[in-house]
Amino acid sequence: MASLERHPVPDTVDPEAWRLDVTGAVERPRRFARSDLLAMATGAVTDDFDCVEGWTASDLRWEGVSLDAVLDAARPRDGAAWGLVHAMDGDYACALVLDRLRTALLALRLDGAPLPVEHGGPARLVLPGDSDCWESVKWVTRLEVLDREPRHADTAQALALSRVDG
Ligand SMILES: Nc1nc2c(c(=O)[nH]1)N[C@H]1C(S)=C(S)[C@@H](COP(=O)(O)O)O[C@H]1N2
Ligand SMILES: [Mo]
Repeated sequence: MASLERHPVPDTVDPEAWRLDVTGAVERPRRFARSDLLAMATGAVTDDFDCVEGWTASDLRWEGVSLDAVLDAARPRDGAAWGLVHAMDGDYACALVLDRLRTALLALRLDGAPLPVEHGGPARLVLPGDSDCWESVKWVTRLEVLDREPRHADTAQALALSRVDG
């Protein structure tokens, strides 16, 4: 964990007040507290994390709740095939096909401890296998289910890369 780079934490992040909202094309919009999620089916994954900037953090152990369970609880409508994962740092949002999002973990813990806010706590998206570093959304706060690809709202790559030199 110490080898993950530290990016500045946005001051909008308040772990105490944190909730996860599931909105959009769902039968049952949901709002979860951290404790609600911890009580759901848990998942874990150990993986390296590679950033396009050229650094790697090895052997990170993420624990949390599977997005599959979170989505099932909200019951996406027929034909809803996309998810837009919103973060707490302004307009940062990443679009993912719902089937891929279902394979992801919403990480609440890292290496045996609550996920530090420096690394996206209270909750961060962790995708299995090949993925782009900007898809690992830190400070996840809302999961918007959509029936079409949200092209212009997907700001993750552009914002992440604009912060590289900052
Ligand atoms: N909300 C949010 N998530 C984000 C980013 C960001 O700027 N905001 N940067 C992404 C990029 S490019 C990388 S490499 C990792 C960095 O994670 P770290 O700060 O834990 O090292 O977070 C990703 N997730
Ligand atoms: Mo990155």
